[in-house]
Amino acid sequence: MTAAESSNTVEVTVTGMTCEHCVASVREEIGEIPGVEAVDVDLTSGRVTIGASAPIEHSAIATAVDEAGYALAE
Ligand SMILES: [Cu+2]
Repeated sequence: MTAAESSNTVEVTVTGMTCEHCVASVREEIGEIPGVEAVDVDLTSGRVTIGASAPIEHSAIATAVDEAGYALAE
């Protein structure tokens, strides 16, 4: 299932990712948020599309991104 196919889709922009290792870290941390079904990351733009079975708190996403070592763009 891709993020776009999930019932709740959230898009955020993550700054500081430079390679596929960064992408994997962000994908893993966001994927641990309860309800998240899919995480699509575009390395070039930093755009992260999150698909979930329930609405996801923005603060939960910010915490997950922070734990991965990156930050959300404002
Ligand atoms: Cu990297």
